[in-house]
Amino acid sequence: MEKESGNYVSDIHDAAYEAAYLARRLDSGTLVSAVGRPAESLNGKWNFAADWYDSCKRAKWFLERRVDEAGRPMPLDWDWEAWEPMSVPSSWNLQKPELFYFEGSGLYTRTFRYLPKIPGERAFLRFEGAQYRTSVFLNGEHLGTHDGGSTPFSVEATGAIREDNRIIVVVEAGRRPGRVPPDNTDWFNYGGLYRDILLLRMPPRFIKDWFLRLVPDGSFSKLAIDVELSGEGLGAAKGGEARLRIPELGLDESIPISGGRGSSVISLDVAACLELWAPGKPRLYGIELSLLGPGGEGIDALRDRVGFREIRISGSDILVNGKSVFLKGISVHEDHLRLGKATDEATIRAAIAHLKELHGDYLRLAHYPHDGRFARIADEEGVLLWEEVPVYWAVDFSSPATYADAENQLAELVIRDRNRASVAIWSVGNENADSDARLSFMSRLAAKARELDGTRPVSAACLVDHERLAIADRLAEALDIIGINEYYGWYDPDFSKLPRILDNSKPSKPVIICEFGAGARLGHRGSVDEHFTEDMQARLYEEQVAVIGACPYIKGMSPWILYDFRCPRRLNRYQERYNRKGLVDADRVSKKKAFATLAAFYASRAEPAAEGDA
Ligand code: GCB
Repeated sequence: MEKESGNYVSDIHDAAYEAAYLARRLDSGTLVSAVGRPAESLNGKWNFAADWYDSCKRAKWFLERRVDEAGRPMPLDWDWEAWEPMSVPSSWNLQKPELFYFEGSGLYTRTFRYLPKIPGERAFLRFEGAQYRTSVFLNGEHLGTHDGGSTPFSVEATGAIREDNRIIVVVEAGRRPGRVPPDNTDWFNYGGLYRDILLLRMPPRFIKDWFLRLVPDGSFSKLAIDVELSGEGLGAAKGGEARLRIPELGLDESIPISGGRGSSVISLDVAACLELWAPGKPRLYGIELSLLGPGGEGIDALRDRVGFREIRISGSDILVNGKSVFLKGISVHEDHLRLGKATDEATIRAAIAHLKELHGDYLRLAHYPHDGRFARIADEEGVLLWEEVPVYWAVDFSSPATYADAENQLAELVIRDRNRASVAIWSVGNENADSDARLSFMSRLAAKARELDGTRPVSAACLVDHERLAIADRLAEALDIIGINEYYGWYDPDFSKLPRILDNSKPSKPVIICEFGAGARLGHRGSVDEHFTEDMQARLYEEQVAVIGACPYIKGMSPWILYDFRCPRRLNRYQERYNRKGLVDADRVSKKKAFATLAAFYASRAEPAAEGDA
């Protein structure tokens, strides 16, 4: 706002202060891949204050003005070093009791030293996830602002970084109707810098992103790779090329670069004998990707381990490496008693171990992108994943800004994980009412997912038409797999509707039951008709798997849910602010009766091991 009068003070009178920060966006276009490169961690103890009134951004505290224009010391409202330490990464809600329900702006700050190590070095800061709007300031400069609580973002710090640095990060965790997800969800709104923060040192020209995959044409003999570079003089560099090496396949392939991008389709020598990645058989190959200068000199290089597999849809079949599968899954939230939305490797591995105990091979990572380590570990463990963006319930489907936010989150997720063989399905949302605005919003998202990655099916968790008793969501047209959430036997006690719905429906595509379930308080036992008993939950699982297992077009399921999770809208005496539909208590240890019911069903659906299989 313009200064209008002599008594105008921008620090307190500028109600539109946010606009300047939103003008510098961090999004999928600024995202830089950190894969396979050394990175320095900025995790650790930061100083933190709950900035209830967003004063850092309103009054520009990040400028660190300690004296006024006349050089006189100013009375300051901020005091970085005096503020309490806060662990990064963490969900602030679980760090201090008074922050448990805090949904405002949290101000984090720390100092760090930096000395460039290579000529022309470019410095980037990469955030793996912060909930929800994050503004990054370095040495008094606003570097950018990111929206979206579960996807990575990065920013170039080259111009602003010095030997001694002060970084300030303001994370605002508000639930708002125009956001993705909107204000009303069925999970806890954890806030803060809850995933890793990295400092990346890049050469002047480097590989910003790459996408390597098996071409899904049924031949299992072609790889495709795209690379995108960052830096000046990209296409002009005569003779510049990227190289892909996969030593175990004897592959050393040149990827010509033009205009900062390069693409190749590589036909594999049949003698190279590619071993496919498959659930339960997680074959990964070491790859080396490098960028060479005009004289063939190495400019940039990274390494990773990648699996090659194919997922295709044929009629109502999901084909993994050409074989029709039934995905034996369970849904899981990123919610932990002690860690909140933050996680660690042991927690991820423990969830996968529970899946394996269930004789399952597939996890639905609900309802937002989980930590990037999940897909990497699933790659190693041989487990398939459904990954989803939080287009959840009543998103503001008619708002262009909300669409832009959703599309950006989808792009950041796909770019982060499209090299991961474990990731099988992109989901563009969950349980949204079938309106025209929603149909156009989510169809566009589905198209965007395909534009970014033409190798994976796109789905969404839809609702059945409970008046016509049929699978009839108009969005199905835009999807490759129809996801269905249904709670017959729970929210609707008339279980007989489920077989009727399945009989009434003739989908031309595979269907996955993304959710069914029943609440059960651990240890609460009683009759099979009594809500919140383990006994009712187990009975419901028996009934559900009998019907689902007999339906020819259902090709997978991920019941709701592996673990109980915090949920402030669940307030009865059995729930006590937890959603209790877990097969395992929120302690992630104690199993309920229905765990064994599902395990028995999945064991009965186990594929006989093929001859020669390990
Ligand atoms: C649903 C939602 C999920 C909820 C679940 C429930 O359909 O997709 O987020 O937590 O039902 O427990 O009601």
